[in-house]
Amino acid sequence: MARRIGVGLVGYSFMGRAHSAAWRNVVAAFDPAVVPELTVVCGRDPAGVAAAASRLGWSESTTDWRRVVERDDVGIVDVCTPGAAHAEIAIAALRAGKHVLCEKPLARSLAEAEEMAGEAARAHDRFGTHAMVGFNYRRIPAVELARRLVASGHIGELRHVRACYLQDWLVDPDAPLSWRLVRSEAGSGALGDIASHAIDLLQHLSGSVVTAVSALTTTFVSTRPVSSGVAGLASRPSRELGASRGPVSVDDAALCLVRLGGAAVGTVEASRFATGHKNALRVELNGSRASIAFDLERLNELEVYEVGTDPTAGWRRILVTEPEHPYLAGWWPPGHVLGWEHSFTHEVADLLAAIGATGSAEAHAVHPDFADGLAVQRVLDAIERSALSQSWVETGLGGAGAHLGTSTDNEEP
Ligand code: SOE
Repeated sequence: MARRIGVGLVGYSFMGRAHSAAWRNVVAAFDPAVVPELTVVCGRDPAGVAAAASRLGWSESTTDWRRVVERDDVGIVDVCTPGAAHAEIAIAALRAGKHVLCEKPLARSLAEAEEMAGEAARAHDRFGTHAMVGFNYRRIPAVELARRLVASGHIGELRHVRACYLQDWLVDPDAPLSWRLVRSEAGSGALGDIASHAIDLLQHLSGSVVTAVSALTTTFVSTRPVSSGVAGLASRPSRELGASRGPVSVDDAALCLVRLGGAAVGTVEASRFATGHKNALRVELNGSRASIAFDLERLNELEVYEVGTDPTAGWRRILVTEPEHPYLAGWWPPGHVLGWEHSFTHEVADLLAAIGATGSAEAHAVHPDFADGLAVQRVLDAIERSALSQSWVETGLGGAGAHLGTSTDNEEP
């Protein structure tokens, strides 16, 4: 009989719902060696969290995250809170010997991320626990196929990486002030929230680290209506006369030139003001032999262009739904497409596989771990310093020729 492991989820709104679905569905598609039990969900509002527990499938609810961390029947603590609570909860869970899955960006600041990564390394040595960061887009099948193609040398020598994450939920100046717009809660704005995904993918897909950046950040709307309820991406604008407004203390957009290890160069762009773009994450890599392009709005597809002399050559669209493609074997017949939420199911499947293999001959790390989260945080920090000083800033990651040792495997596509 499969081993069982209790999961304690902290936070039950947008990300908490996405993670709940992943924990519920992972068994059906992946038959993991360790089976998760949805033991307890935690949130600040007693009625809200109790309702969430019954709607999302959790056995119990609590308003005290410390009760989650200290329970013997919880083996994994899943942190889906706003950024301000990541460090405290994750560190307490690691000290208690729990595996941790923490939403991205890992922390609000470089110092906080360093502390978390240090604690994760100590916990791994002491208890053998895993600490993973929720850069879920790595686990879209087309993205993983792209990574394998690059790692196998298919695109040749990498020259350009272009990563762009565009949203438009703040275009209206009366969109409410959510926690995502408050520096003490979120750390930064579009930068930490969505450029972090773009940077993680850029490093993950290229296999290189960002060594230096030249960046600008900007805030287009400096005050917004204070909301009485929980404000988020889907909140309605508030135009009540006389309603109080609070300061926006983070960036609305961040743009950046990057140098990678080796000769490659790239760009990162993130905005919450890209009118018409709802959740558009695009990454393109240009190599000496081929190019690869991914677009989240067509997430079952990967575009590939190969250099050649064939006059009919051009960009090819690969429908990434075959059972041989990454993560697809347990899902549906070819052509029966997956969606955004499946990336979270794949994320927890990989975490459970690593937990299941602990102590065996197949023992392996799971990425992105807190060290990978820290690597992204170094780039975010360098971007803020570059924007402030209006100059190129080194990230401190590697030197010329620096490469990441963070890929899952280097299987052939
Ligand atoms: C909000 O901008 C957000 O939900 C991010 O926080 C997520 O990480 C991203 O996947 C979608 O947009």
